[in-house]
Amino acid sequence: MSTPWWKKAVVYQIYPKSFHDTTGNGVGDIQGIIKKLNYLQELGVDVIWLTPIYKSPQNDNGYDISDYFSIHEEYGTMEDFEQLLSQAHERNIKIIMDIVVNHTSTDHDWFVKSRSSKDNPYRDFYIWKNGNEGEEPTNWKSKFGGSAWEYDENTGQYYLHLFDVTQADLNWENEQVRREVYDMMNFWVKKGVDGFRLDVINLISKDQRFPNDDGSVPPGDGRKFYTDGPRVHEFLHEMNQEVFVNHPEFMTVGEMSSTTIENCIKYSRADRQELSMTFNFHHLKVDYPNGEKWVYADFDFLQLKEILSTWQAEMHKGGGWNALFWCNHDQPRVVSRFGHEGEFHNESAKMLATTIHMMQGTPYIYQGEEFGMTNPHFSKIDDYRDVESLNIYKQLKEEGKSEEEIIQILQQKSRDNSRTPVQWNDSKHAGFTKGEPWIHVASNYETINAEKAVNDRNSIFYHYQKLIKLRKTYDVITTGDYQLILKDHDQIFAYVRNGDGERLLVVNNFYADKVEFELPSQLSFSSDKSSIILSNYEDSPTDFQRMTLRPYESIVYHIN
Ligand code: TEU
Repeated sequence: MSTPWWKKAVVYQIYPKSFHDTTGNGVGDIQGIIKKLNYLQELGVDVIWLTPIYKSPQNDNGYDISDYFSIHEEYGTMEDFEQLLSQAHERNIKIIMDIVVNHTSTDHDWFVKSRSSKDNPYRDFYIWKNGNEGEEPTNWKSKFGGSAWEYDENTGQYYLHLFDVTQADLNWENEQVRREVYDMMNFWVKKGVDGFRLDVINLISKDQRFPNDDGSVPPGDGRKFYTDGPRVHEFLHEMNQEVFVNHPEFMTVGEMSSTTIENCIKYSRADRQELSMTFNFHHLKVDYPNGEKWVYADFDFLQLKEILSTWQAEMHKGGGWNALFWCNHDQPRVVSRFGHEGEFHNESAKMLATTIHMMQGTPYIYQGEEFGMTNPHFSKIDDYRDVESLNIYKQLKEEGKSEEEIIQILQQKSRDNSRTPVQWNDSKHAGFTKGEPWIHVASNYETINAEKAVNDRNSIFYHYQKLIKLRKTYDVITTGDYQLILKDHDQIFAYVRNGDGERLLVVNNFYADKVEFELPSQLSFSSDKSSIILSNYEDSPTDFQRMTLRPYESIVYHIN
């Protein structure tokens, strides 16, 4: 069976609000994306993932949709979107849309009708429950803090919202809901989009007994008791048959909150006809001590290696397909989180990119990652915009934490870290807008920006460009197996990819200290028949057996 195109593709994620503003209202827009298509074509990406651009009150920056069939006015018009789609296709770049169908905005017409009365035909589009002796129906907590239930005076019942109170969960048990969702999806398929990213799609099936959270799952592992629910695979297969199956080139990626490898194999194994691939987040919880996100903490390097390696090996064995990523609009900037913002900014950003781009899966580059954008280190709560961050600020305040301690936590963990405007050049507001940006630009834009990167052949940008080309050159990156080596080394992340008669050895120094090490003796190859195909220093070592790696040094060897 031929390899699906998306197994060799690299995806670029655009958060439109922060990408590029052409109207001067301080918010990014679709025309701004069109103006940067040549830049993305130069980088070499194959797909653009657009986070939601639909009509929305923007309480969660578009993940609260009030109309799936129209474009949020600040971003532009449907004609702008159609222009973007055709201009991207002219450059052989595909577009995947972000589909949010676990919940809608409470401004959505369906919810307005549903909440109007208990016997409205749309009542059962959402999840309404009676209270439990004056309390919420269950002890479930919203991901954004507080109860996951909101009392509605008008009808005397509670509705479920796993996220913000303005994001009401749809009732997927209701066949009419599923019908409406599939019709909406087919509307966008007919418009010519090339795929979907499906937001928290493993939450759509709830255990209809609505059990209380018995605390058996550590808090940081999400509200695991309502992820990967009883009918989730049934619903995804039905979605596949109603929408995707008629378009074999269509690519789908599911965002799987607090999931398992077993489920991700089921979600993405081709013969099950559910999705193409899955995002999981376990590797991005290695700085959550005891699973707690809202704590200032360093990351656990050995745990990071172990989790990434386990997912590589198990998904390969099970026939699943990973979406590979370090950052997105919900995560801090990777060079701030796992790399180095100072002297080794360039080397560490390149090392981190190599670490995941040489793995099996489809890599995702988050806007600005390709030239090393960092966290902004906002020092005042007034600089933050994210609903999750603002809610947690209130919660931590109520728990008695000092302003200084809370700001330190937000500087490390807030989703706003990745939502500051893309730094295009060293002009005012980094060339993002001629107006006042909706959120401050990071203060280092004069030294870290796209224009500077494109004009520097040694920049992080060109390292990403090389990685994207390597994926198309060496089939072993796509099809080979994965073997972690030096498993217990507390500084080196090294692995071998082996397949199609080719072997790649990837060695990464994850820290600023120089490190000497021996390769495992069983890893036999001859130096004179091996070569370096990528590195982040000008002159990488060719003594293959006894190696010394410089700070954040990263090398890919083609070994024979
Ligand atoms: O995110 C799912 C989710 O659980 C996020 O809260 C994320 O994992 C967490 O913030 C990391 O700490 C998706 C979207 O990516 C996110 O932007 C939305 O806020 C959320 O769903 C609700 O739609």
